[in-house]
Amino acid sequence: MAGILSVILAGGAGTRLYPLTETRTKPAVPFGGGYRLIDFALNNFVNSDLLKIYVLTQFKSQSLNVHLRQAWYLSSLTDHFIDPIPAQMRMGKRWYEGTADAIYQNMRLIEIHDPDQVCIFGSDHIYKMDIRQMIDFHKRRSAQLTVAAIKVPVAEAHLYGVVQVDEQGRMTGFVEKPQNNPPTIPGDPEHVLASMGNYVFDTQTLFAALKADAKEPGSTHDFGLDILTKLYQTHPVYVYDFASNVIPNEPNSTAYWRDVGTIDSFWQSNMDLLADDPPLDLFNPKWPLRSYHPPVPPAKYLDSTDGQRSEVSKSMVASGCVIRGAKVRRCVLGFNVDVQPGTELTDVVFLGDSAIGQNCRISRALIDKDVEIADGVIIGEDLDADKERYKVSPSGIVVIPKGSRIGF
Ligand code: ADQ
Ligand code: ADP
Repeated sequence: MAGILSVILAGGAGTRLYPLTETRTKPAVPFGGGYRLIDFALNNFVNSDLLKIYVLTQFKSQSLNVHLRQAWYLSSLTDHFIDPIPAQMRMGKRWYEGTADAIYQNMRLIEIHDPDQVCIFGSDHIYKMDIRQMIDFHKRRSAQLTVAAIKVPVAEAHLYGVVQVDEQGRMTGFVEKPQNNPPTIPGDPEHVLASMGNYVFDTQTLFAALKADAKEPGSTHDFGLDILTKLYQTHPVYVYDFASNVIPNEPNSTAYWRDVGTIDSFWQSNMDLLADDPPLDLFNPKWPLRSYHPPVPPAKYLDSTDGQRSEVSKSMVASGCVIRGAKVRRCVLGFNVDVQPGTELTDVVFLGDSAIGQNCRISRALIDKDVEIADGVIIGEDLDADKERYKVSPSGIVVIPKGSRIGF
């Protein structure tokens, strides 16, 4: 699409996802066996034919940079690009203070392209969206800012910016992360309309709002808290209903949008992919989900030397995995996981590059990369014992941090 520049905010520290974010920024966290979180936002842009993209990084961005180079490098034969932008590029020695400050510090970079609209999207969510449809809506309404929104249960309102709209879709109210009494959808007291943190701005409106915010004493320079709460009162700000978005071949594509902000939601979203008819279709040839595939062979299921068969059911197993005479039920295995004979894995998410010894029993666990587990280790059966050694999430998922060696 001509006249559009896209900026993906990819600097999130992801503190609630700790320890997965101990060594990497949240958008770089591996997901679904063969992806990283940022791939979903990037695929939305690329599949929408929006190919001028800056990715703003900040914290712990090394593996994100490597991934962008390996998976998302665009040739210089066209004027298309997906470029990571390091922090502190433009305005002196200051880290980004908030999401609005991240864009403010890179205004000059945006100006060079002279875009009519700037798409500013997060990179922490699992969903599919044809962004062209949101931009068309923005133009049809002559909006100066359009915010994508989705219905969520009222109990989750405190996690999001909550919007109110009139019948034309114009924003009439906005509260960032309301701690109590969130404004519910008229006639539906069980739900609120949540901002997805995805914005289409007219460039001049964006620049004017950022410059005003930069001078505002006490501002936290956050889009939700400091820009949206004011802008809708003076400008035509519209709300794009995500439920109206249509992905080719997928009548139910808008049913799924997940903020995988916590260990529990991250583990559950991985598990969601294992359903016979998953809410997020990974197979749609009209909406390919690209990522990096390392140079490793297809997964292999072998028998043990004493004849035990491998049994793998309801699972996703990435390339480079070798399962020898082990039982794997309802698991997601990232690249290069080696599982030895007699081991039983149930409801486990592996991020990859790990080795599990013989006769282990592991259930309801999340195992980060580069983990080695010795023979006979049991995890997930006695949570009190597990809590003494590992982090256990509120719903009882045991988390094994990157690089752990267990039972040696
Ligand atoms: P939050 O969930 O608080 O609310 P936020 O921490 O602002 O989200 O992160 C938004 C995006 O910006 C993420 O992709 C994150 O990785 C990135 N980011 C965060 N800090 C950054 C920085 N300093 N530099 C670069 N990138 C950064 C927001 C909105 C809510 C909305 C939710 C939807 O404020 O109104 O409801 O997203 O999840
Ligand atoms: P991830 O766990 O995010 O998948 P990788 O282990 O694949 O990260 O590492 C990707 C890149 O990041 C490699 O170039 C690696 O050398 C680098 N890297 C990994 N951990 C660190 C770290 N703690 N500090 C600096 N660079 C790191």
